Amino acid sequence: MLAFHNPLHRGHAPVHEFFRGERVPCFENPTRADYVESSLRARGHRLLAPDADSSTVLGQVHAARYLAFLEGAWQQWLALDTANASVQPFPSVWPVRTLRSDREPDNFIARLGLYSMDNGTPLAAGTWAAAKAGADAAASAAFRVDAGERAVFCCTRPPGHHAGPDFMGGYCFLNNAAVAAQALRDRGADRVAVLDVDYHHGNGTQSIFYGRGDVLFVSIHGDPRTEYPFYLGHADETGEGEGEGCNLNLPLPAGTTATAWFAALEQACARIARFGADALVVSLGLDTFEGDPISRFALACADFSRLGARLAGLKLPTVLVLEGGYATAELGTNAGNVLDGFEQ
Ligand code: Q9C
Ligand code: ZN
Repeated sequence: MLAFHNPLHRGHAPVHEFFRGERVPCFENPTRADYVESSLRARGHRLLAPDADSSTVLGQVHAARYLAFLEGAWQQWLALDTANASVQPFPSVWPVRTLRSDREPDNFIARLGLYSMDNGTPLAAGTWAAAKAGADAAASAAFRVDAGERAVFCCTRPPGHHAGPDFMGGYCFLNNAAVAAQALRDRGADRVAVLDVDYHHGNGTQSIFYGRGDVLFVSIHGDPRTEYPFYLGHADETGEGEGEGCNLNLPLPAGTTATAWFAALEQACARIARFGADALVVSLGLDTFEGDPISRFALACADFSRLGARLAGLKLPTVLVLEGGYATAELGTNAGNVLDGFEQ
């Protein structure tokens, strides 16, 4: 399968995050992409550098002031103190209910809170360049699919599906799947379906398209009553306005194994078929794997081949976008199994 990689992903390399109150090494690190890329190369898949500029599409799925903040954030952080080059900024205050989010505070950390949903998404020197190149890879994949390619894989990090219209979160900054879906719409697909199979609910993608009837969002994920992102992803979220009925959440309890997971996948595929999509974007999180260190589903390596085959069975032009998945060695195996299962 044709794939686009992200030549700048290594510039996004924050050192630590918070996990159960402790500072721990980042789960979302450059070695993830190394494992996936080397597995794909070993299996004979082609990996190209992005050949499209996503700037216009980014402006359709993210707020202008959020994009401007993200692009300049590291420079603003350094401007406070040159010693900040080796310090990770974390937000510490957020505009929750009753507080105003219409004004950008002058304080950098307060601005960071305005544009963040959690304190688990550290910025690094090369974050903007890496995230932008990833969005370029997603747009490149969408354009190739529009040009007639059966399926294209966007092999990128940082991931994207938690990033909403104007915020980062869950290791995500720019919503690559939303970029791919919007790029397909711009190139003439009347209806696009986004299927999110990451362990975590794709709150960002859902929010970006929640009021739209031209993009269906379907997600299978850990029940938000116990799993991140907690505040979105329930079954009663069905879309609003023109998007009413165009959002389907299929939350499953922690511990779910292959039988129940694939039953949910059948429901998801039935909804996508009924929607009459012209193209499909898959938010391909691999953290449903039984060995994933931060997730609690129990898919085995072979299940990812089955997933790929089922996705191919939808018979739609397809962009697959890498999202989460944190078990390094098997990450390459599982990504390769999805692609090979798709093409078998
Ligand atoms: N600090 C994706 O899979 N934090 N994001 C978990 C560890 C949030 C996962 C606790 C997990 C976000 C793209
Ligand atoms: Zn995830």
